[in-house]
Amino acid sequence: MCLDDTIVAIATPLQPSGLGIIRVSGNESISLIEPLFKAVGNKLKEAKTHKLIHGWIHEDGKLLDQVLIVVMRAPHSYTTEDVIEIQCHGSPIVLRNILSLLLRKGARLAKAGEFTQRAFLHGRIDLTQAEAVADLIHASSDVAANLALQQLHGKLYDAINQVKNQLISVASLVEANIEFPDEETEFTQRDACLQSLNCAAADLENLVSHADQGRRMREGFSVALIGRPNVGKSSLLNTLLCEQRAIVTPLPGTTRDSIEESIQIRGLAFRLTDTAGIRDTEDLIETAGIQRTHNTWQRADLVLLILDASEKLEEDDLSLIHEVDKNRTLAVLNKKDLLSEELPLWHEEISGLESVLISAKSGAGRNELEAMLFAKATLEGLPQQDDIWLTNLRQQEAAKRALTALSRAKEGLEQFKGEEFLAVDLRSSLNALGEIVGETTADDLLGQIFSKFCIGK
Ligand SMILES: Nc1nc2c(ncn2[C@@H]2O[C@H](COP(=O)(O)OP(=O)(O)O)[C@@H](O)[C@H]2O)c(=O)[nH]1
Ligand SMILES: [Mg+2]
Repeated sequence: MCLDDTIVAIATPLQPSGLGIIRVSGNESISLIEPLFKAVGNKLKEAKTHKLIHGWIHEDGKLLDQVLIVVMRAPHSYTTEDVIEIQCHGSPIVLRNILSLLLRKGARLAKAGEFTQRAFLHGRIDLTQAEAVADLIHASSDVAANLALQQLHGKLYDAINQVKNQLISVASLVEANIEFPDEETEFTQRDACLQSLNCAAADLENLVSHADQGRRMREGFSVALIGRPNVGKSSLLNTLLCEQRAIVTPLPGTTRDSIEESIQIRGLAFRLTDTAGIRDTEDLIETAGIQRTHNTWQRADLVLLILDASEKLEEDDLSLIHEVDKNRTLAVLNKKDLLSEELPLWHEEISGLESVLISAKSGAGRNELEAMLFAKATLEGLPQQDDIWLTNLRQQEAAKRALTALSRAKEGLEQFKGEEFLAVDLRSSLNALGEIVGETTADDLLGQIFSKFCIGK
């Protein structure tokens, strides 16, 4: 990775808006922009760090835009290099013109995530903080944003470091013992070492135990809306989204493809998928849709089985009732508005399932449904304000490897297996922890992580 050139990117969306920002980082930032900037007051070269200055960007006297510029001098900047941010009008034309001018004058277009990658490579942030930047930008709920903020603040880094330090202290005793064997000290240290390893393992287990739930919090809970045709799946999707997203008609088989949309309930993101109704059909397109329904259903974290409360149960309904996994399914009894009784007559048939009576048409029962979805999603816990959870698969897998090696080390110590084995297991646990924070992460993996960022971040 080349760090000595000057990179540039548009950091705001290319849409007409109040402001647009162009970000430049590298040793040549100031000298590159100096001749292109006509200051109203302070000159760019004399600009104090982190202070806005006012002027015009021009090319050989031709004005491109009136701007505010902030110079953030090394090392007190996002990347730790000289960084300049040009605040111009949020016009896609202006933004592109300024960008192209800077490229012609010698800056290089930044790759996705390259500013953050430089901050990481210069050691200003660790890999978990870099990942938190992307997570925060893409957060789809308050809870996800808060988890990203805790991570950005360095809480995950600190938690991993604490485990690492415990392992390092044991590893150094073990390695000293290998070099200078002394049976007496070795024996007294064994208990203290075991205690440190137990402590480290408990901390790590705590982190790993929340990882699946942390990932769901970050990505949003996937919710499949399933049921036979015409029970009101698409109507329910529209009601929950508060928009007419899916086509609704009285004809069975209207929805053929899956439609995914996100909503937020009490700070949590839910990714709802409306599916093709399940039934036997000769129609080729509908059959392909139903296959998709089965795939969505299997992968979903939660399932809403929609039933028409105003009609008798059909064969297709009954087989779905028997097939669903009761732990992750809510029965949604729809079309409450057409029902004259309190509950449908067949209510007993679904006695093993949690259920809620609603009308997708009028919106009645919607709050209860949302409350039940939230309760089901948070059965495995909800992070509190200051909690730090692992939230991505990469971190989770590395933490699991660290824990496996740590358990082997503990076992080795308990069973007097010899310091050499112990040292190897401690090393591999430390390596896996180092991967989480980016100390021992392979270059190609780093490349992959940053390539998923936005341009300009
Ligand atoms: N009265 C009433 N009709 C509904 C309700 N929900 C859906 N419908 C109607 O049922 C029909 C099928 O709805 P749709 O959402 O397309 O069902 P899907 O095939 O399960 O997606 C449409 O005519 C809807 O207007 C409801 O709560 N009350
Ligand atoms: Mg439908």
